[in-house]
Amino acid sequence: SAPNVKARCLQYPGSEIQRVPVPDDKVDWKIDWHMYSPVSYTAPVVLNKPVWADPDIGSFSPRFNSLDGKVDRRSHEGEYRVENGIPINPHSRTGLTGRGLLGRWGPNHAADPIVTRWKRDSAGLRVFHPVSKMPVLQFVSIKRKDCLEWALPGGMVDPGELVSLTLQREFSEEALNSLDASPEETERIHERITALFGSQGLEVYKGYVDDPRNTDNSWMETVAVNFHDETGNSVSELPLQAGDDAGQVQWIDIDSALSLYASHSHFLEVVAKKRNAHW
Ligand code: RP5
Ligand code: MG
Ligand code: MG
Repeated sequence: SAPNVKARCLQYPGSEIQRVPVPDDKVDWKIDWHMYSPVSYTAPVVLNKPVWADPDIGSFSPRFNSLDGKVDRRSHEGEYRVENGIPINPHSRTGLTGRGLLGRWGPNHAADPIVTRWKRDSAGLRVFHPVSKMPVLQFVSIKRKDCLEWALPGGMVDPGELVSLTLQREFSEEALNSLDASPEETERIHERITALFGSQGLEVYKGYVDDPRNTDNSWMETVAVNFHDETGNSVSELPLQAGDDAGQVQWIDIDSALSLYASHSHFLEVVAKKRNAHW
């Protein structure tokens, strides 16, 4: 399939803005396209200078391709081009310049926790898929409030934050609603969650994400890590409750037919294959 499908969605999320259509054969920057004239858009929330966003280029001089103070402006995919002081999307044209909804020029770093367990029947036995004859995995999925798509409960890495902490924090906020919990509940959530996230996770992806918010100058990157509950008695017992930017949360069977946000289905494919599960 053609690269960067979601990052070329015509309607820019949360706006009335239409991207300039980029045909499959013009995605690659290496293909000459003299007439290419993308629309420029940076969302008002970003221009309002929230703490998570960069100022506009010109009023500050970020150090691209390096660790810029606490802000990591390096890409997981190596050096990206900077033209006239503006970073260029390493994967493709998107039909839109500026930052759109993204705060950072260049890479915007996220982390995606993939919490899994085996699907079991009422007797506690693993369930095998009737066609593939492989055991079925389930993962904790959230329904994003912004686009109503099912997704991993991921989120942005705060400046200076360790990815291992982002994974745990975002899972707690979006799938366990830790932000609205009482101090006692917070303590209980923290106890159970540190055991799971303290275990060695399986890193299944690190790099560029095909996110609908991407632009020619700002894009999402992530580290996706799988934390698996083999026996079904650690995470499986956590009381799921949607919070923050999640409207719903539930265990969902992993299957190739799932349609998920951004490139999340690709991460699940890697998990399913590594764990010899149904895909
Ligand atoms: C996706 O956006 C990442 O894979 C991650 O799931 C998510 C992070 O953005 P927010 O959830 O903070 O909006 O590209
Ligand atoms: Mg979040
Ligand atoms: Mg999120």
